[in-house]
Amino acid sequence: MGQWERFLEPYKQAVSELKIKLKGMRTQFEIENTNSPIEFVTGRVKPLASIYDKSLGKGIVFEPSDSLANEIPDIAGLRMMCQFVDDIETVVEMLRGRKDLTVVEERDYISNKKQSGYRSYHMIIEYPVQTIHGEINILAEIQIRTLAMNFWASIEHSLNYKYKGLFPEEIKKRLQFAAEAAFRLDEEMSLIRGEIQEAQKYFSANKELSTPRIHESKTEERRKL
Ligand code: 0O2
Ligand code: 0O2
Repeated sequence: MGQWERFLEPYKQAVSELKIKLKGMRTQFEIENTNSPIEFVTGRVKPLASIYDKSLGKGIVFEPSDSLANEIPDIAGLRMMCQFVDDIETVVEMLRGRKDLTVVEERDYISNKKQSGYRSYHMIIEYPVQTIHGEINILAEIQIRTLAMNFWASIEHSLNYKYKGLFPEEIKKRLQFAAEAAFRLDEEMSLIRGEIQEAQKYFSANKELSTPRIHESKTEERRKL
C-alpha cells in the first residue's frame, strides 16, 4: 500500500463517519417534525492534486507528515447547507456542543466576507478515528453556508479553476455583484421565513399522509387482478 494511501485512509474514514453523523442530525429534526436547520450535507477527501497545489502555495514539503496535516486542515472536508442565514448559528451551536468532536478554530466569513465575495462559516475540528493501531486524532474542516452562498461558491470555484485565480477585472466585479445579490436573496428569504417553513411543514405532513394511500391503492389493484 502506498504511503499516501495509508496516510489518507483515516481521513476517508472520518469523512464517511461525519457524513453519517451530520446527516443524522437532519433526520432527527425530520422525525421530530421540526423544520431542520440543515438542508443537506456533503463531504470529500481533498484530492492529492489539490493537496499538492496547496502544499506548494504554503511552501510545505509535499509528503505525508504531521506538519502537512496541521498546515492543511481541510484534507477531510464536510459542508453543511442551510436554508436561512440564522440556521448557520444554530448549526454552529450544535456542533460546539457535540461530545464526539472538538472545535479548535472558527472563521466567520459571513460577518467578514472575503474580498472575492465568498461567504461561509468555517470550523476546524479535531476528530478521533479508531484504527487497528489505536485512536488517532485528525483535523477536519466543516463549512456551513446557505444554499445561496453555496451556489455562488461553486460557480466561483469553477471559474477560479478556469482562470487559475487570475480573473479578468470584469469577471471579478461581476462575481462581487453576484455575491451581494446572493446575500440579498438570503435576506429576502429570511423576511418570509415563517411563511416558508409553515408551507414546508404542511408539504411534508401531506407527503406522509399520502404515502399509505399509494400503498393501499397498489394492494387494491393487486386484489383486483
Ligand atoms: P437526498 O435524497 O438528496 O435527500 P456518497 O455516495 O455517500 O459518497 P453522497 O452523500 O450521496 O455521497 O453525495 P454527496 O455529494 O455528499 O451529496 C450529499 C447529499 O447532498 C445528497 O443527498 C445530494 O442529493 C445532496 N445534494 C447535492 N447537491 C445538492 C443541491 O444542490 N441541492 C440539494 N437540495 N441537495 C444537493 P442525500 O443525503 O444522499 O439524499
Ligand atoms: P477546495 O477545492 O474547496 O478544497 P489561509 O489563506 O491559509 O488562511 P485557507 O487555508 O485557504 O486560508 O483557508 P480558508 O480560506 O479558511 O478556507 C479554505 C477553503 O474555503 C477553500 O478550500 C474553499 O473551499 C473555501 N474558500 C475560501 N475562499 C474561497 C473563495 O474565495 N471562493 C470559493 N469558492 N471558496 C473559497 P480550497 O483548498 O481553496 O479549495
